[in-house]
Amino acid sequence: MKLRALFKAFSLSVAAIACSSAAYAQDNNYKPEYKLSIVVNTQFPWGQGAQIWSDLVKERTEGRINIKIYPGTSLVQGDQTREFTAIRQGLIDMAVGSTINWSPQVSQLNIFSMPFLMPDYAAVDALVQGEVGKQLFTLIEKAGVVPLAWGENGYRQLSNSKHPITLPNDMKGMKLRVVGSPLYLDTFTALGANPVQMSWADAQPALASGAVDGQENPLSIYQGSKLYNVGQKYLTLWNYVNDPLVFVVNKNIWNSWTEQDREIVRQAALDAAKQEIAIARKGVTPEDDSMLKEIASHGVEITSLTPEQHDAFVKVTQPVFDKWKVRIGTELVDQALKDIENR
Ligand code: X2X
Repeated sequence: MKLRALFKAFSLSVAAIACSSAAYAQDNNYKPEYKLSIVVNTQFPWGQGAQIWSDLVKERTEGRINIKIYPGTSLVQGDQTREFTAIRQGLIDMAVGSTINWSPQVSQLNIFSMPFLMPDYAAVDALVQGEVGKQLFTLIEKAGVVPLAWGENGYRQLSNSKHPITLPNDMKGMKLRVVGSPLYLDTFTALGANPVQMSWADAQPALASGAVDGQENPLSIYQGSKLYNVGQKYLTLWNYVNDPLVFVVNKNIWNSWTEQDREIVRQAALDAAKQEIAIARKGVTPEDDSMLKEIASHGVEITSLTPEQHDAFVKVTQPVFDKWKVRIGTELVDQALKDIENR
């Protein structure tokens, strides 16, 4: 009897908490749905990260915060370099976005696009999880967007429809699609190529029609978009840059949530980002090269660089590195170099 009464009291109080949190959410003008922007869809590691985040938030807030994912940067008509501004303005509530796409607005995010800065995953981790990552979060926050966690798109590799690329000279006159800030134009111009800036939405038809000869993207995007089917038969693994992703929320939306819900959303972002990074790194390492094997099975010629070939690319892009070091901030770049050395 006593036990039953206790149980009843317990269930009543659980119901009361559930009701009061729903009522609280309503009082605080929670939206029925929050719009989350990503560039690719949920079949890609990037989109899976967004999906995991959304699911965790829904579950842990007991439905107080519902997120709807908008792939293809559709909230800005596919114009991914306008995504950050749209988040700041409240056109987009949340996003998992690439540092490349946001670098036109937060110029220090260009640091991850400095050619050959990060030689391995440990270097990437040392930057995002260290002092550099902290300073970049402060800058994003200052720009009016709340950053919560670092994810990863991945090391960007070079593909083309013409011939294998083993040295900068092989890129001469090649029309290559790039996105982001002018840093990409500088890098590919230094390499002798002819870079063309366009969104990912425009890039895929341009590759299919042969309007451009090649592109650079992580292998997960190359494979997930089946670029081997649009003539991209030559792939060079050069690990020249890696673009991290950032899990963010618009500032006004963030401030409209209760402190408890903010903590839930933050922790869910950290948990989802950790899982996303693991997914993004699957199949592309010497220990597990399953994705490379899958790509090769489509008749793709995959080129890995010898140390001498690698050095040739580094040498040609060194002036771009030096120019952008000043633009991004000498102190921040020196901090990055120090953290990479001590990784
Ligand atoms: O447009 C690209 O290349 C992509 C999908 O990788 C980014 O959004 C940075």
